[in-house]
Amino acid sequence: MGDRGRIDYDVLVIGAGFAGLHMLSELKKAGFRCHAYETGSGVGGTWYWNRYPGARCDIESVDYCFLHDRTLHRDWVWSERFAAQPEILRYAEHFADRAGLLPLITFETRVVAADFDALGGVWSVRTEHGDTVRTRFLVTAVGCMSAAHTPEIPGISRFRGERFHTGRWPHEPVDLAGKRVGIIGTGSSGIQVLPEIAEQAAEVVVFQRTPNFSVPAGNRPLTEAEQAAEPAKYDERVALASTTRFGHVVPGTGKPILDTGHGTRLAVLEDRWALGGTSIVAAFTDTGRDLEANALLADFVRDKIRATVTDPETAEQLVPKGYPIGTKRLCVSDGYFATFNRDHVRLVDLRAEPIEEVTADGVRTTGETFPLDVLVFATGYDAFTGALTRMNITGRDGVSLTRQWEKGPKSYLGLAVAGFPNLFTIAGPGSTMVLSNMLRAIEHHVGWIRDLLVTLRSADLLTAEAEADSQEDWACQVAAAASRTLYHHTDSYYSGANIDGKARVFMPYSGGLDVYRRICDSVAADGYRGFSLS
Ligand code: N01
Repeated sequence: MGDRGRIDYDVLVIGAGFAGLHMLSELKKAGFRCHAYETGSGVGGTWYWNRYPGARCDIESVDYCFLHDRTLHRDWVWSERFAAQPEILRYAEHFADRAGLLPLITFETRVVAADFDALGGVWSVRTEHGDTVRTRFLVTAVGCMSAAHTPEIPGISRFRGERFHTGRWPHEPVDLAGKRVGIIGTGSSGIQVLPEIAEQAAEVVVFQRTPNFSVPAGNRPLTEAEQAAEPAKYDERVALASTTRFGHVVPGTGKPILDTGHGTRLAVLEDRWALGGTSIVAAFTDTGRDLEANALLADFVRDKIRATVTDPETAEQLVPKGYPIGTKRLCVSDGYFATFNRDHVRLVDLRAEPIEEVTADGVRTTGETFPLDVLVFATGYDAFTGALTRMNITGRDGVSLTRQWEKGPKSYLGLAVAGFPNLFTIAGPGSTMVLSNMLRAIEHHVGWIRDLLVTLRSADLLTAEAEADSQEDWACQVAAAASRTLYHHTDSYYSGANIDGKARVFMPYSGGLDVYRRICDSVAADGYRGFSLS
């Protein structure tokens, strides 16, 4: 029988961010032999890697935390309305510690290949250190935004200064005092990091390709009264997790903006602007699905940018045009636009003067050369699929996942892939992913996968595989849900448009976490309809 008969684990988890930690914890409680591999030297995933100055969540702390455990919720007290990276990382560490997970995780170990052995019905998983383990089930918890993307700009390797990607920020403090810093990219990361870098650096040049909509966070410390009131809100939050589109409540007027008079409309939007956070996009019911309605909201935000940035030319370059607000991830940052009023901060519009090359000493555009000591790449991720397709996963008959997804990823419910038995993908493409509160989505996916594994074990079954027809049907549902939104009006990482050569397919399920949960529940209640179990 040799190696074929060896099975090291019932379930191997890849990744020790929130998804991997919660999965591991549930598997441990359910009595499975389980283990996790993690590339980093600690837990936390996104919040382990994104240590750039200003990194902070854009969902309120009291919503961006686990709810499956009342005691955990009661005992953890958040300090700010929107928690900063170090506090969220501490929360992840606290979670891992409390659940006794550290002995179950091998750190600094990247998985470099996973092959399904159809004869044994077992996954063979190889690490960067050359070890191979065999596991009955494999669960990926590798994150939607973990495969950092640095564009191939000519000359990039010649740069003699320091180079950082926001998603791979060093653990040691980076001293930017007196330095000339270039930031490439103006998505959520670029927009968050700029005000902080501008505080330290002597000069900052922001290289912007697409202007982005950004709203103030309105961050502040939570009051003692707010902190004390939180445990009593637990039951309500749990209820909202399954009955709302995002997994938490984003209160709105319940009215269409198009049916709202100018004065009231303005008053509501001003109120939301002052409140801060993304609630402005939920203020009215039609701004996410009707272009005319969306334009009213977008114009409000454009006017705010013009009113904030004192140089009219810079302001106009910063104003997003040509795509609806909310169809790229809405950015949240206190002080982003105002930072351009500082004398040592300059905007370069790459649409007018594209980058020609990175030189040894800076960046040369078609218009000018910018001497720089530090280059910050806030250029995003090969989102949703990159971490999976970079891992060399092969399923039944040696079919490669990367090859299978060449024309765009297809999955069943975002949780499983036909041809890849016993592989489960937490927050995989086709799930609600970043279009909902990630922690709510993770709790749902983990619970659902755990229940399926327990069901298999109870029935003495060894294999679950998504059926190709169910997968096709789900891909149609993902596309149909997107077609009812405004997302398809915009090129973004949601559809793979940020990576050269990547298939253009809208990847997240945009029908809402509440609807998604009901679908997954009905699949389970129906004996895991769409899976073949054996
Ligand atoms: O990445 P992005 P991100 N030359 O892909 C530009 C989450 N997150 O790291 O738009 C010049 O959004 C690119 O330009 P364009 C959140 O889900 C959350 O900022 O493609 N520029 C864009 O401006 C977020 O959505 C928080 O034209 C180039 C930028 O780089 C997601 O992570 C904080 C370029 C990339 O923006 C990703 O955000 C941070 C090139 N060759 C992240 N290539 C919170 O607030 C790319 N760009 C919780």
